Amino acid sequence: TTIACIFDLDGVLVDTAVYHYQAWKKLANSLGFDFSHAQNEQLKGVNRMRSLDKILDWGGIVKSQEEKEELAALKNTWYVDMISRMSASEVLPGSLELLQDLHDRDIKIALGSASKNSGLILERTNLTHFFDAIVDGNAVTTSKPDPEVFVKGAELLNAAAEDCIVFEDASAGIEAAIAAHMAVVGVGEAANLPGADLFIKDLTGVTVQQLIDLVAK
Ligand code: B16
Ligand code: MG
Repeated sequence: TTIACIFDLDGVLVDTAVYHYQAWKKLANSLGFDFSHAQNEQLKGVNRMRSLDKILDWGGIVKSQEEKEELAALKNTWYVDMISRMSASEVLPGSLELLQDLHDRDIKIALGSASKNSGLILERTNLTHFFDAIVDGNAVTTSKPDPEVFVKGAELLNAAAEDCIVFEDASAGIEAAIAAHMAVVGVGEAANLPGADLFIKDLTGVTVQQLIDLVAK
């Protein structure tokens, strides 16, 4: 069996979710409200403008399109400031080992991220060279749960959807992978990842045979 792997970035390969949270929280607080951890969960995998819409909604705040662009840009300034200082030590457990194993076996690897900052993050954490294709927030027109990001990744890898395995930490991403007719590994708390074919805490110990078994199902 030939398989191809498509990795989400934030929350799967690197722990940037905490930086997104800090920057969004700072923005909400500056507008006079706060949001919970459970609400923050709903922002994972969702693109920048859709995240802002949700947050403003929670605060009961209405802003014009122009004001929203300014707020999103402000949050991104704070976020970019934080990720600019990232290093390879912030790669999540098991990520390097799995990427290296897949690479050594000539299994194709794509990035499927909603982030427009993926280039900077991959560079800061020394992961860029593993990827045969990169599809991120700059390359898509729709946000997860739309399958576009994963469909494009498969296309660039020349892989059939049924041979692809998506790694995701967000429910919007799991939904997107299912809509793309791909197998999906849920990374993190199982309760946050309804519909995944396999649940893992992190990428530690994932074997290629496990992945082959997933697509053979
Ligand atoms: P940016 P992923 C997503 O990345 C994050 O999970 C989500 O919280 C964020 O809003 C989105 O990227 C956009 O990020 O503001 O950097 O363009 O999990 O799909 O890799
Ligand atoms: Mg993610």
